[in-house]
Amino acid sequence: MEETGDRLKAEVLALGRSVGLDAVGVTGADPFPEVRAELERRRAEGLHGGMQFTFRNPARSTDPGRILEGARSLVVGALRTPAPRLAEVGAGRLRIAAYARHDHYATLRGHLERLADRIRSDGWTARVVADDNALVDRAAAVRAGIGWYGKNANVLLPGRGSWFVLGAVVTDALLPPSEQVEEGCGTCRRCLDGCPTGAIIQPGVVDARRCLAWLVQAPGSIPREFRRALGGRLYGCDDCQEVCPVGRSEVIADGTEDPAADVEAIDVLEADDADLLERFELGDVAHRVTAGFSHGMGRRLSVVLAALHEPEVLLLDEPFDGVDPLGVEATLEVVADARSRGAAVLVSTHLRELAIEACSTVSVLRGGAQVAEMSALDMAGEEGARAYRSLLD
Ligand code: B12
Ligand code: SF4
Ligand code: SF4
Repeated sequence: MEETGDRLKAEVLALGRSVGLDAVGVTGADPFPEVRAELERRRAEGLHGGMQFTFRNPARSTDPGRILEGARSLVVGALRTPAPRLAEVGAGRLRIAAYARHDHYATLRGHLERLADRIRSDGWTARVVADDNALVDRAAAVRAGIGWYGKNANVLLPGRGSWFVLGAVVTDALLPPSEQVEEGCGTCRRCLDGCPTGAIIQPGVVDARRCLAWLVQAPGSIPREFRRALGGRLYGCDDCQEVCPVGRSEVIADGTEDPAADVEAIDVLEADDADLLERFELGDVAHRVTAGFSHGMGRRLSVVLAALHEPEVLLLDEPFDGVDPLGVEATLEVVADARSRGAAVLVSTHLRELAIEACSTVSVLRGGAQVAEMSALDMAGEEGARAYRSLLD
């Protein structure tokens, strides 16, 4: 039996590499009690920032036996997500993190299914899980000798770094475990210092409430204190991997262009919401970047983009149209921010109350010509409304 396990393991590992996996390893299917305790601790301390994923049911996510009855082994695979060191995202463009530029998970699952088929052909049962909340993928990868836990919480493959997605085949076949690899961060702490929001609060511990990779997915608006750090990110954040020295020899030269890495903001702006989500396969994610609403997303995004580049003159054409109350509030914040930086803000709108709130001076146009200019406060209240109407009559 042991011999059969050795042979099957050797075949599965060789098959994994031949189908295109970058690393494959094996571990037992026993639970991960220390990870369960860590998930529960982080949830109790609020570090999960409301995330569900593996935090929803830690007992289940840390016990492979709940995925497959009688599970005895995990075959873990890693697939590289190419990540050239890119030039800064340019004006008018938005960036997508390396792992989300293509559907790497579909490719990974396809490769793992080939391994599962091989195991099944010997009469065993096998199930593939990758980025599924049923299993803590990083913990499985570390125990299967794929890599070590970096201080940025990612699993790093020796000499190759962390630009990999992870998944596993859970099986009732008994396969001998692979050897674990040694921790390799040493005294380095570049990721801790390089995180733009200070989200890595201790080596290996990410506070999701500060992590941009979570904030772009989280419901509601992006907290004001992190909006500047968000920069031109549309989805995901790669900074704590970008600064990591391990495996950097694998990347293409500095300042490379990658057409899949950025989207033209104008394409985003011109699309309607449904079109946008379909074209960029962003599911329900993109609208959250634009402060938590889908209605009027393009309009809202144009405000965010305009503000991002901190212009001296910010011109907003009807920024409140088709935007819900949350969007109005966020737009007013952007305007207030720009004004406090000393920028001149010009808002064209027919919504009198909002014009008063956003600006200090109101100019009333009629038939394309200016008919009055006055302090915004003079336009307020009943009297202001009357004055406004009389100018238009
Ligand atoms: C929730 C989640 C997130 C959350 C929270 C991440 C986090 N660090 O907790 C958010 C949305 C922020 C996120 C972001 C990202 N994620 Co994510 N995410 C997950 C998910 C669904 C669950 C992870 C989980 O259970 N975390 C809970 C904590 C308790 O586990 P942990 O992070 O592994 O923490 C361990 C370490 O802290 C370690 N530890 C404890 N003490 C110490 C002390 C030291 C010194 C050290 C070194 C370690 C250490 O023990 C902990 C428990 O095992 C998995 C998919 C899955 N089903 O597993 C993907 C997954 C972890 N994510 C992945 C990726 C690619 C990312 C991003 C790189 C994407 C991006 N570019 O935006 C970022 C990286 C951010 C980061 N620095 O972690 C990959 C990881 C690839 C890899 N090579 O590690 C996974 C495995 C998805 C996949 N199947 O490929 N993610
Ligand atoms: S993904 Fe970005 S925000 Fe999150 S820990 Fe890494 S560098 Fe910090
Ligand atoms: S940047 Fe340094 S400390 Fe952080 S994961 Fe990479 S090697 Fe480890």
